[in-house]
Amino acid sequence: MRRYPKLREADVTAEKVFFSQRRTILKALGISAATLTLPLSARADLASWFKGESPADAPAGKPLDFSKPSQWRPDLPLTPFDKVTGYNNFYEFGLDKADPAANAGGLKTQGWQVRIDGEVAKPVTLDIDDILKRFPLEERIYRLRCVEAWSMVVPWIGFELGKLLALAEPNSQARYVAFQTLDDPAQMPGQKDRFIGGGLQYPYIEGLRIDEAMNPLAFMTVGVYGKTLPPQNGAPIRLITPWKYGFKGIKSIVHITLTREQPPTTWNLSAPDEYGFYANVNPHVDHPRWSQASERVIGSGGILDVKRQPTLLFNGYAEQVAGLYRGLDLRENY
Ligand SMILES: Nc1nc2c(c(=O)[nH]1)N[C@H]1C(S)=C(S)[C@@H](COP(=O)(O)O)O[C@H]1N2
Ligand SMILES: [Mo]
Repeated sequence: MRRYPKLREADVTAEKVFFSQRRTILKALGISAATLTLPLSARADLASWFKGESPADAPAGKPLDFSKPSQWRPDLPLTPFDKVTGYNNFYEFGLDKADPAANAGGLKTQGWQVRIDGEVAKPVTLDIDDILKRFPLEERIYRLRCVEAWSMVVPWIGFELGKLLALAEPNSQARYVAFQTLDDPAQMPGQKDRFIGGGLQYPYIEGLRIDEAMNPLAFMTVGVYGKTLPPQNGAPIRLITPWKYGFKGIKSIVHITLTREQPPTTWNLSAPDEYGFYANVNPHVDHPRWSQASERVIGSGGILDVKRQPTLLFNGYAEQVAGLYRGLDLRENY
């Protein structure tokens, strides 16, 4: 396949260019960065999807009520809001880091439902409004480490995944939890065009072992920076597993199934040698194409603000999760 010129993640100037020029200019023009790097056929498709108009702006987030347990307030500088909500991976809306913010604004989240079924005593379908009322929300400041070797520190708002699963009463056969993103090519252009969506198999799917899912760190996330999630961050509800690479944190979830067998996962299906089922952050196990020993910290911007720091085992959460993997070869089970 022909390669189209595109800034690489590994290029340290990417962020500088991206934030100082690209996003501002493209946003002013009402076009997505992707339209400049895509082949003509895909540009035409994206244009027809937008019907010649610029995509809808994201609705303003609604303020949420939440507690701030001191346990989840590490002394770390937060990644600024504009980076958390402007530098995203959400391939359903394009491959460029600016695409989700530019293209996901119209995602319809009213009347959103999440179905929980499979190996459970009580299959249940919950409305997002019900979820927001049923579970007391808390703010947790978590590190986020993308497999692409960049990192952020994000104040998420949500509740423990284990509490959601408990509602459905998993039975003794439930050994894994499988998650699925919304399947709606009419709303998600990347799902019907491989040039926009990177040729992944859609809908996006992810999975955890049941003991990983029940770990208190596993967080069903409904907000960020005090308000409901913007579409580009996976509105209205997504998973955050901070000890794993970011791609485990599946966005815009509609379906959760408890299973007996290990479920397939999107990135593992796409490139099994590069992305495993576990995807635990590990500085000693490199990606086949780059080192994982250190990471680029997404900071407050600026040309000289290119900070690298060592990557931590389990992204700094070893104390909470290392016990889950006792006796497991982390090099084989990447
Ligand atoms: N459905 C879906 N979920 C997804 C992705 C995606 O492309 N589609 N990207 C993943 C990746 S690679 C990362 S790093 C995180 C990024 O989350 P953020 O944009 O909120 O920082 O979302 C993850 N969840
Ligand atoms: Mo990622």
